[in-house]
Amino acid sequence: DDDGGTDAGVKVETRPKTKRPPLYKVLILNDDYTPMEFVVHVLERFFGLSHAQAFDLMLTVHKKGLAVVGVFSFEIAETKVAQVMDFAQRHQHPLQCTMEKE
Ligand code: NFA
Repeated sequence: DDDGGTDAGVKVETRPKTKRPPLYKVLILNDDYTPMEFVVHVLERFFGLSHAQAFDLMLTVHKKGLAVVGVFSFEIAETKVAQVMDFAQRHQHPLQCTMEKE
């Protein structure tokens, strides 16, 4: 950079490096035993979906095997996964919830 000679040729111009935190997809996996209504309830309760949105997304998981149910920061994703896994276990359903980096 030519700033008149004060920087000794070192790169000075910088694009403002506002590095966003990585995002994580939270996924729900299909299984043969968890009742459909339970999955709908989970999606409403922990992911803030309307009943209709939750029902549609549950059906997507049921048909495709899995679906992304939300995208969050690491800490929020981790909390959602823990809440769903705990809720499923307490109700003795094998429902699986996991996360992966986007
Ligand atoms: N496949 C489950 C059933 O037929 C429903 C289900 C949907 C389970 C989505 C897990 C996730 N009862």
